[in-house]
Amino acid sequence: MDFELTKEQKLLRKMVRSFAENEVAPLAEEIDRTGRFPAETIAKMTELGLMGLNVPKEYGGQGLPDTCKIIVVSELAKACASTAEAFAVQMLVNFIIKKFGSEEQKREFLPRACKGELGVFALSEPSAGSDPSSIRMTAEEDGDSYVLNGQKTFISNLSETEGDFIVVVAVTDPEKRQHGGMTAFLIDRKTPGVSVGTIEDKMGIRAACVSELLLNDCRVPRSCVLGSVGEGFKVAMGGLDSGRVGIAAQSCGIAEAALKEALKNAVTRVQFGKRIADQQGIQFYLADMATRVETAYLMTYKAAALLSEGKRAGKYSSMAKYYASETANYVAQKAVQIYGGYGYVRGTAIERIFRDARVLTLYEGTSEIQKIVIAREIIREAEGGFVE
Ligand code: COS
Repeated sequence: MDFELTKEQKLLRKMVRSFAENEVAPLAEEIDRTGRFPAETIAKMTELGLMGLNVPKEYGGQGLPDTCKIIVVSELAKACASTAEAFAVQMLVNFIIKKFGSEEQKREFLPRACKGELGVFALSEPSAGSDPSSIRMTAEEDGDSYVLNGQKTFISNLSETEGDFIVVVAVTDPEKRQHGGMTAFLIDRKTPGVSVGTIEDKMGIRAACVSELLLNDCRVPRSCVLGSVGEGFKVAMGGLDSGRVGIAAQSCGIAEAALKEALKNAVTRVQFGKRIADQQGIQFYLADMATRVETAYLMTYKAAALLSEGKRAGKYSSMAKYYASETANYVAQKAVQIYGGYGYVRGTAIERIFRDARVLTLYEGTSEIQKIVIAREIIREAEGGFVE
């Protein structure tokens, strides 16, 4: 067992930390206020090779494992949660194409991802959020094509100007209903019939674009099927096993940023003749916050290490996502408490962090969904004998 990052991972962290502090953090307040997507930051991240971080070298990427994704997402999230979100979604889409894509799809889309084109993952619908088995978008077979119709909602990395290729899950066999009747597709944004509906005006991660995706008689060739026909649910769930570790990492970064803000205030603010950092009540808060941040990182790295080794990681991925996202909310809430009224004022970093943290227990599966995944897994293990 080794709790140290490797020399290469430390170098990656040093590079991304410096980038995040110098290029990402200075924009965070403005893009939160205006809701502007930081396209210029994505362009710089492309130059640094980050957008293809988890893409194999043969397709133009860095070929780095999930553990490295944790480093990048968490460092970005310390500076700006919205930028970290855009990057985490890119890693999710890259992962899905890498794992389930045909050779032809990998050759077309992975080099595009490395060049900074944005990937989009479209699963949720207005009446299918926690329960994706009830999606209604259809993909009807017609000769050598499929024709897709329907609406997806809360889709990240998508707006009028952003989003270049889309992983979308639709019903191909309504008779089978639910899991076995769903298929994933990988389609180009420019395909006729693809459009964007409402662009959401959100409480937090305001600079990350989140929109409705509308598909209207969108005809795509059979070669756009991602994975096998009827396996769409498994493609989505398999992708989320990795995606949830990304959100765990985003949560760790946000929690760490909140703790840093709280400490900054605690060591400078004087009340009752001494720094509030010297008041025991505040110290207890700070100790709890720091302990939870540390635990969240450990859980996230463990899940990422299992994924990197190609091991079954769903349970650990859900545990990390559940714990880290709840931790980010706990730490942000306590940080505002330590700040007092000053932390409630628009434009302060901690007020933004508090709003950004709120989505973490919702997207890529709510905390309740993570608990369902964890419980089912441990019960299955108990029934079949515990697995080491
Ligand atoms: N990887 C691969 N296959 C998986 C899987 C995973 N992580 N999870 C489930 N499956 C498979 C199951 O093995 C099962 O296969 P068989 O039919 O061959 O036995 C099939 O998928 C159905 O699984 P299950 O019965 O567990 O599905 P449920 O409908 O009960 O749903 C949960 C399971 C709740 C875990 C799932 O619906 C879920 O994750 N919901 C949240 C979705 C989400 O995160 N939405 C946010 C979208 S992104 S912002």
